[in-house]
Amino acid sequence: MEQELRDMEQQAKDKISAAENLDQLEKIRVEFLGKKGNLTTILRKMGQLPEDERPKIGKLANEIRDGLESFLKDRQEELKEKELKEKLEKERIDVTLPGKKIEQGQKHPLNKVLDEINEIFLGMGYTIQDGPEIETDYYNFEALNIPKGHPAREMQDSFYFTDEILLRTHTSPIQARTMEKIAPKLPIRIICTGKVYRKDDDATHSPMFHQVEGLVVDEVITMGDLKGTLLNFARQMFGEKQQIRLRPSYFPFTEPSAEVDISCVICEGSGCRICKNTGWLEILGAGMVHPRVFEMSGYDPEKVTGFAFGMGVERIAMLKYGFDDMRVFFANDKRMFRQFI
Ligand code: 2NL
Repeated sequence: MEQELRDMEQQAKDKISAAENLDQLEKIRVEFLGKKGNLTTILRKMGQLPEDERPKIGKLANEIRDGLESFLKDRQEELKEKELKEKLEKERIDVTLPGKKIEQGQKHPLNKVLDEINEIFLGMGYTIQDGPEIETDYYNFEALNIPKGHPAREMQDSFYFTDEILLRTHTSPIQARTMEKIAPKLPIRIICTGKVYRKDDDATHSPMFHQVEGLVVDEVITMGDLKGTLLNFARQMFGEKQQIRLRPSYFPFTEPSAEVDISCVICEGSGCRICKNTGWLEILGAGMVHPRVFEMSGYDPEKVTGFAFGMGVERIAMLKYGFDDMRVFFANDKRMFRQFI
């Protein structure tokens, strides 16, 4: 029996040494040391031995089991390491590969300019208003002293849904609505921004563009207030050295009206291609609110005065960033915008 145990031990050791992976090793463990394994089978036969030999054999069996268990454990460690090594070999990761780049987005340049304009007027005590992009004929035209038959109402200039409903052609209806709501209370100091729509489409006109309009109404507002306000705006927006210039003009909703120029942002007034050698760039229109507009919105034109102005955000942004094609703003090419972070 002793020989049988020793043979079994040798056989187990040979098999353990030859095992190629952890699965095989586990099968070998069950074969020799499991409940129904070889060792148990041999020990079952202990009963046949003379009583005085049993302790010796029992002791030997225990030693063999302990020995095989530790032998098995060592082999298990070896195989584990071998399998890990193989796995690493197969799944080698190239840590020198560049990582996946997460692209950073940014604000659209038009929104940046809009924010800047809003910020400047907020600093002068204005509040920001908005209103519907789909407007009625009344607020888009009538309330602004643009009566039926006026050229601005031509079908080819505006997008109509019906005879009475259209996409707003300017942000002025926001101001008309605000005045109607607040009148006869004073003062009003608002800035209105948003998308406007006209049937135009070329390098300097887009069918959708953005406007900023301002309106101030109080008891005694003068053209001097208008000029001071716009000079302050021009200097904050384009630089401390800015000058502005007002030229007489016409708008149906203001009287008198003016076109407002700033000194050329490129040549600072000495004359260049951008300003067509005049030294000036036209950036906005303005004037004193027309008495008819006050009347229609519920103010007494004998008692209140006010100024208003309007500008195209795309035009300001083009001057600020030196674009000569407005379509860049709507092409959504991130590479173009990235240059203006
Ligand atoms: C321009 C000129 C202007 C106004 C807009 C306005 C609004 C009301 C009353 C009076 Cl409710 N005026 N807005 C006044 C003058 C000029 O815009 O060239 N815009 C791009």
